[in-house]
Amino acid sequence: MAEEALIVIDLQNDFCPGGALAVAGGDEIVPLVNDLIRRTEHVVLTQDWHPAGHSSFASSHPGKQPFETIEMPYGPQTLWPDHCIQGSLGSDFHSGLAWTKAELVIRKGFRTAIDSYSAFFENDHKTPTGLAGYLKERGIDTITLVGLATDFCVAYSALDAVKQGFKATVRLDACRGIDLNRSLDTMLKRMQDAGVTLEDHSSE
Ligand code: VGL
Ligand code: ZN
Repeated sequence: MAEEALIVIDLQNDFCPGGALAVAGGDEIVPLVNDLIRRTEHVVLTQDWHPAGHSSFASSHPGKQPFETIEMPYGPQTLWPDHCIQGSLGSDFHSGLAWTKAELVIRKGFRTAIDSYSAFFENDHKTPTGLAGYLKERGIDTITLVGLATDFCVAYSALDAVKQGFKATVRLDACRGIDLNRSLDTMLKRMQDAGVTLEDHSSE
């Protein structure tokens, strides 16, 4: 039997207003995400989870500023303010998130030398998180993605999901984006071209 899962991406304090890498309106999606959690049988959360001194932090690269890009052995990497440090308040889920129903929490970005936007693969696009195997073993072939940020962790997760053979829908009304150098348009187009279903129910 084909099963469905809701994947809630990185709905953590550091991505909400007041956090270290705040996404505009990041906290606004919490009530809608909670509705979707209530209505979905299987719920998986991801949690951005970096050690102090992580290589995606601008502070780890002398002379570099947040939002600059550097070349890493696995390709270009955007540099970020320090965020989602393992065990910090910023790494906690938003306090309003109804997270208790989650059957799995996937932590990502815990290797110092490599960042991980996608819930499925780290930024080398080779190192798996184990999520594809977990979902497949449980007979889940259809996923809905929500959370933060639309144009980074949500988008890369959705792209990898279709590559791994899942039917993937992104609920744009339950996401908010960073939009760095027009990344929102770029990633919406990439998702559309890859066969990700983009839905926006905000006028309903
Ligand atoms: C994210 C930048 C760095 C995200 C995580 O959740 O979209 N973005 N780490
Ligand atoms: Zn991160």
